[in-house]
Amino acid sequence: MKLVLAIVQDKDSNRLANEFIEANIRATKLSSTGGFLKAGNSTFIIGVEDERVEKTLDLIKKNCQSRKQYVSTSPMTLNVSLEGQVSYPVEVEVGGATVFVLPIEKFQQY
Ligand code: 2BA
Ligand code: 2BA
Repeated sequence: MKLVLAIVQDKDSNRLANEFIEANIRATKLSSTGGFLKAGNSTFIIGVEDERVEKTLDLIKKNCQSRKQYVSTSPMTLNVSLEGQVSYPVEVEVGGATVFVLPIEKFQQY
C-alpha cells in the first residue's frame, strides 16, 4: 500500500474529489496554504493499494491543470538590491499538482 500526497489548486479539488469517489479511491481532503503564494490550496491524502497507484496518479494528472498566477512581491524577495520596498506583480506558473508517493508501513482502521 502507498500513501499519495497531492497538493492541488482549489479550483480543481472538487472535480478531483468526485473522480476519486467514482473510481472508488478513498481520500481525505485538507485545506492547505502554499508557502510561497500564501494562498489556499488543497492537499489530498490517499491511502491506496500498490496496483491502483497509477490509476490515482492518472486521475490527478487528468483533473489538475497548471495556471499562471500573479504574486505581489518586493525586490527583497527576488534577491534584487533595489532601494525601497515597492511591491510589483510577478507572474508565477502554478503546477497542476505536486505529488509525493510514500510507502505505508501499516494501515489500520479502528
Ligand atoms: P469519508 O471519505 O467521508 O468516508 C466516510 C465513510 O464513508 C467511510 O468511513 C466509509 O465507511 C464510507 N465510504 C467512503 N468511501 C466509500 C466508498 N467509495 N464506497 C462506500 N463507502 C464509502 P471510514 O472508512 O471509517 O473513513 C473515514 C474517513 O477516513 C473518510 O471520510 C476519509 O476522510 C478517511 N479515509 C478512510 N480511508 C482512507 C484512505 N484509504 N485514504 C485516505 N483517507 C481515508
Ligand atoms: P506555493 O508555495 O504557494 O507556490 C506556488 C507557485 O509559486 C509554485 O508552483 C512555483 O511555481 C512558484 N514558487 C514557489 N516557490 C518559489 C520560489 N521560492 N521562487 C519562485 N517561485 C516559486 P508549484 O511548484 O506548482 O507549487 C504549487 C504548490 O505546491 C506550492 O504553493 C506548495 O504549496 C506546494 N509545493 C510545491 N513544491 C513543494 C514541495 N517540494 N514540498 C511541499 N509542497 C510543495
